[in-house]
Amino acid sequence: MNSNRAIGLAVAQMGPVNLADSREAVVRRLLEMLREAKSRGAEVVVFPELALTTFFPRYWMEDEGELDRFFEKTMPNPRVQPLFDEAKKLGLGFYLGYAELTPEGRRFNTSILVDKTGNIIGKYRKIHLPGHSDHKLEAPFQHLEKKYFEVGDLGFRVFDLHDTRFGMCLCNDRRWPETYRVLSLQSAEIVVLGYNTPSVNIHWNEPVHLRTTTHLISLQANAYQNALWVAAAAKCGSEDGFHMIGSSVIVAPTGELVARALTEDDEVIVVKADLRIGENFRKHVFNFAKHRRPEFYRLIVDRVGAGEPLP
Ligand code: ING
Repeated sequence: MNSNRAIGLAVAQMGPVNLADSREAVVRRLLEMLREAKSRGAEVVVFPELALTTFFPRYWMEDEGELDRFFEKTMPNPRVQPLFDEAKKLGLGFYLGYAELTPEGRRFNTSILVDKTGNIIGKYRKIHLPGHSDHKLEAPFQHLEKKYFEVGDLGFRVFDLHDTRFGMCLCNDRRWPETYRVLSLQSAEIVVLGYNTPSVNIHWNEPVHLRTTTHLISLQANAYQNALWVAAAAKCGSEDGFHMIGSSVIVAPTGELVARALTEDDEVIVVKADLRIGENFRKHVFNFAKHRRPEFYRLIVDRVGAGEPLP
């Protein structure tokens, strides 16, 4: 366990990545933020979901070759190797979201956790895939995660990084309480995640401000209810004219916002996260072993959709 119980935690928010932006140009931006995070006391840096490319699920593509250009066939690979090398040189761990194409041809929305020696110590594949798989001709843009990715097959897992227990998830996962509960039942202390959240809802006329409101509520409530530090990194701003929300944040186990990005550009926020804060909540109000009654929670696992009241 981390003795002094404090860890330098950074979120590296990214501004837009446009279709024309090369991996090399994107990696240069990530390197810049790694260096800034290090200079401000970070030990672990959280990058966004699908950090290396534009949010391509907004586009309808039928040609596999066209789709492949957004995926990484290996990780690391020559184009992202500079990121691993620089992190190792700086002694930083990091979380990175990217589109994974496996040797068997399977596609996942994936994130990895890399330790300060440049080793991948954990991988996660997105479980809650939002959006649709059909071509919505009348929509201003698509949200084709259900078409381009398989449901993740690795579960929600906790990894030991710098003697601290890290859980990972991705974007829409942050809206589901089950995500955090499964991680906190594995004694996670920090949950890290990246997101790409369009400002406009293509399904109904949702007020734009609610995208940020619901994003923050989801993180703050679940941080508190699971005694977790939560660090969330946006890729945001207008990508080829399609806007996504910013508001990257670091949330304490109290549920309080400790740091928040102010721009919709590349921006680093850093917090010295005191892990002892979570300990008090796990010992008392959210002492799972003492207070939880799983025998009354069966519906959460046994049912998928809402159904009839219990007899
Ligand atoms: N994006 C959005 C997210 O969960 C969304 C999709 C937004 C779903 C708002 C429901 C409500 O933040 C991704 N990539 O999951």
